[in-house]
Amino acid sequence: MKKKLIPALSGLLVGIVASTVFFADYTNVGPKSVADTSTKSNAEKVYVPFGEQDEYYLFASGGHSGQMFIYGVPSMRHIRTVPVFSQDSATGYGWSDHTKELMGDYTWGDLHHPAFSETKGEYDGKWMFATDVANSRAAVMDLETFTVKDILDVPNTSGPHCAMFVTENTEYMFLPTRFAVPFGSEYASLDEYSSKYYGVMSAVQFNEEKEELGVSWQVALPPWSYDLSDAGKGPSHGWAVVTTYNTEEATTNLEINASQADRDYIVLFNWKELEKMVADGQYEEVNGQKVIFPEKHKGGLYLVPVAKSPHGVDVTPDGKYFIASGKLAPAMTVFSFEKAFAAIEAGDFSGEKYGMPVINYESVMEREVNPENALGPLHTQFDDKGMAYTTMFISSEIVKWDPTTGETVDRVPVQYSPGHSVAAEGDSVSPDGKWLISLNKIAKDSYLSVGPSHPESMQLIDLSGDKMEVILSAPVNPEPHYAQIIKADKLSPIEVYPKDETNPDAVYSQDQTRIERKGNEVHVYGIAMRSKFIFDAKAERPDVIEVNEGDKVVIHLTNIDFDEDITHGFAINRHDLNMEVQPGQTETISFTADKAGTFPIYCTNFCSALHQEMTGYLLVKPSN
Ligand code: CUK
Ligand code: CUA
Repeated sequence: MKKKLIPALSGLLVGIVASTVFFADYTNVGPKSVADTSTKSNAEKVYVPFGEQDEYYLFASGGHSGQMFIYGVPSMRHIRTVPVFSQDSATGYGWSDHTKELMGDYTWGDLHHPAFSETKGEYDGKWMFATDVANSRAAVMDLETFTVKDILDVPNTSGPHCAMFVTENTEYMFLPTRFAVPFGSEYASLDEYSSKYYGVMSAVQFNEEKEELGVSWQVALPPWSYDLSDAGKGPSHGWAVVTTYNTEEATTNLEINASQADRDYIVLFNWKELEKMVADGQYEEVNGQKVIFPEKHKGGLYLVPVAKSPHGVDVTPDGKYFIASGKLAPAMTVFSFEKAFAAIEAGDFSGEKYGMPVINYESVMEREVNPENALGPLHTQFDDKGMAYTTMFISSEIVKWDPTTGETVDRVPVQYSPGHSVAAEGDSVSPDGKWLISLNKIAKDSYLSVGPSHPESMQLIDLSGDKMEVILSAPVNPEPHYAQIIKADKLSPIEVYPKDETNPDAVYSQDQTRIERKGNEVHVYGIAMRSKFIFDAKAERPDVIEVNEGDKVVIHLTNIDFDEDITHGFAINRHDLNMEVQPGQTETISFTADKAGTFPIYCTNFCSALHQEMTGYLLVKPSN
């Protein structure tokens, strides 16, 4: 009796508390309307016959899987998983020397917002950026090979959730922090929260030539939580916005304590001015970083009051407005950049916080939009006709509305609880319309059950008619917190890695293969080809590596099959070692042969009819 009562009671209690708080109440999910994909027209819309390809790529963040998921749109076929912050044995990511170095001391990450590089506010199809909330990193992937080129450990920051959102010409990515911490994550009592903790924002730049990310400068913002951001464009070029919550500076039980004040803020900043301040020496150096302290170095930063605990903020494609959504307030608030600039010019402020002027709400607010019974607005996307699409987490729907009038144009239920949505090129200066994908947090009964936990769900919505129409659902691994959809013809991935004769690790012919010993280091320069490994063509057994116990072994392997999709894998039995060499690619893997014995080597990737024969041996001679 007791056993049954307690869960029932605590469940009730949780329910009561939860229904008042964001992200907890799934009982209020909207009506379920099963999309009618059986009609020929809808099925035809998403059907991509064999031999034809999807019109768009979808890049969906993989959240705490640390990966990026690549889908085709409109078919919603999952094409590839690209590892970014987490190890991935399918590709050897995190085992080969250079991918291990990229990952640093971590084996996983929490990948939030993916963002394409932009030129004049258009996706240029060159680079994809993303951040890791868990271990405070930023990454860049190139779109010719769909591989990660650089990962930056961002100092002084703890959880760059706001990012990535790039400026119009990829001048900057701003990485504010979700968790306030003391500089360098040093120890400081939580009693000193307001004086010793900061919400440091980093201005990160990408050096295209060196393929490197780097921090240019930082701003020591107050110890609040920074949530989402977006960059200005057109008339608001040079500016950016960041939502913030917990301006109460609560240090415990944030669920209650960070929801007290009626208003939080959007930080509105002029990055061109901040950049100039740094150039003029208006900063202090902390842990090797140039840091602006708003109380000492005035300028460039303003606060816009916003309904309590905001989440998303999105700049309209014309760059005139920024739209904030409040997870605890049922409204979307449209703010005008023009009005904000005028207020700043006129010094129309209601006060100051931490050295940043607070702009009068009435002076900058354009309209509050509150569609009837729509609850939990989170994020907004745009189409080619200037319409806005906002996800409603609690009422489980997408609301289409006109930001210039506030009028609700259409609503469609989704299954269930959407976080972000993504429209075709929907945050660029020229969205395509056509498609919107709702990134739903809860799948519940959408798919065949796989136990108590289900995948996340992406629902494809056709925007071409007057009414939005949900026409396809696709399961996706946890957890897309935002995605990007790009026209496929903007990308031109390579088919094979080109020969690089300058790479000292690469060998392209059998007679160059060799095993070199330097003291107790053994370097193997080998090739992988259909269907054999050749580590030393001159040896009696070219596919065998023989070393002494305790040797350091470095294996460089080049795939000399310059043939699309002929990938080889490399694994050593009982060694937890694994890598992949794509066509034309050279990769290196290192280890210490600390176990004497006989260990088969094999190719993990089914590459030819004789793939099973693509094997060899690692022989480790005992030291005594
Ligand atoms: S967050 Cu996940 S629903 Cu990381 Cu953009 Cu709003
Ligand atoms: Cu090479 Cu299988």
